[in-house]
Amino acid sequence: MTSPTHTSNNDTLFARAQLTTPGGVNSPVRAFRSVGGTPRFVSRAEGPYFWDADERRYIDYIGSWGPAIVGHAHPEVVAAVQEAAARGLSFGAPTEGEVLMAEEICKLVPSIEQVRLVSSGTEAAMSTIRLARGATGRDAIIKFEGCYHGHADSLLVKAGSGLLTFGNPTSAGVPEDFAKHTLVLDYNDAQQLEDVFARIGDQISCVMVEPIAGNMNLMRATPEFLQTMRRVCTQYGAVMVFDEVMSGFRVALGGAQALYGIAPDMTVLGKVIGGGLPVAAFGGPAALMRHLAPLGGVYQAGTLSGNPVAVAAGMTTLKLIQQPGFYEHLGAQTLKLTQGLSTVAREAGVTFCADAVGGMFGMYFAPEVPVTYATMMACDKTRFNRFFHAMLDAGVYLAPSAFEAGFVSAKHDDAVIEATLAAARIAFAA
Ligand code: HOZ
Repeated sequence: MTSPTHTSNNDTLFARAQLTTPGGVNSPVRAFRSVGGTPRFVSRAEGPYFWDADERRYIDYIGSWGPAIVGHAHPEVVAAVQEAAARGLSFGAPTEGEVLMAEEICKLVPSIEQVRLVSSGTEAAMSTIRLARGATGRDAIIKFEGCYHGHADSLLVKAGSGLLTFGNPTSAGVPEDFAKHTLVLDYNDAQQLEDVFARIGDQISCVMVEPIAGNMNLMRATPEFLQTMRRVCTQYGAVMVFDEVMSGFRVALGGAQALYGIAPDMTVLGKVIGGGLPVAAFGGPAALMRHLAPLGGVYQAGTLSGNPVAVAAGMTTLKLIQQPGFYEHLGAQTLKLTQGLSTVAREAGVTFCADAVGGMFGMYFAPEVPVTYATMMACDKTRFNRFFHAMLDAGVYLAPSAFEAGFVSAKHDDAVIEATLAAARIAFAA
């Protein structure tokens, strides 16, 4: 399906991009392949909006896939970046900003005693796996079908996100020798997890999970599933890893672990902590983190790790989200959106439901909110694509894939939500 919207500058840019960049994009989901049509090339963004290459304004519900929690181009974040940039872009030597950021993360996420800053969620998840393997001396890892932890080899097995969008859950180019150490289990199946641990628990280095999955659309883990995971990991000496790249500082100030009241051993962070610039992190107990070089034998490094400009954007964002009432407002606006969408769909006679946690939401063309990978896959993707394009035509930008979560910022005020629902009245009827 293609959008009828006139998009001359977007079309021109996309045609040019495809000559020099594979698929015309630097990250696959951006290419609109699963929804069809021409990607919007963003020229600028402010608050809840971005403008495309045709100067058309959209209400943005991806917010850079999560980081833009305080709204695009927040004046304080921009000022902090400008100030930091004026002092120098990158030193490859430690800075005070990194100390402050580590202290802040450890304060906000109590399960983290020590943290290492890196530049992307992929790097953070990959390094966490290496650390878990190095610390336990075991090779096997457990992940869950539909959970995406970035594009490191061991983790690209039955992963969600872009791989799901393109219908090929495991990437080509991942050697069988690597993939064989990755056991893929069913999300939210506590019994299966328990059974596997009973059989080979002493070979498992770590279990990595998105406690609130955002890469097979939004899916909440059941408390029982995470409690079982905590119990078997402790019993068998495996490292329990929460990938909170999406949910961290997004579903609550303390992340999903605060909502569930479950402390993982290791946490992987990204997105919000960079405020739109490349900062990610992984952290946990000092006893585990001491295995990292220069203290221990697990090597991990990066020229741009803890980059001063990126850290300035992240620290300012972390300050803004701690303002009184921030999460109450964010959660209320997200709920207004999802409840409003459900009402509009019901009035239009469309089978649809939605879920929201903090500033993150999922939309499902299904009778009930899915709690398993199989039920998520059964959602009506064709209907989503039609809705996506009708919303786009009406000036609302949703994730261009039925398998991605949506994100609301603190700048999505009542007028923005109302405008979205007005667009949805047209889109559900399309
Ligand atoms: N699949 C990524 C989000 N889950 C997309 C990132 C991007 O394209 O920027």
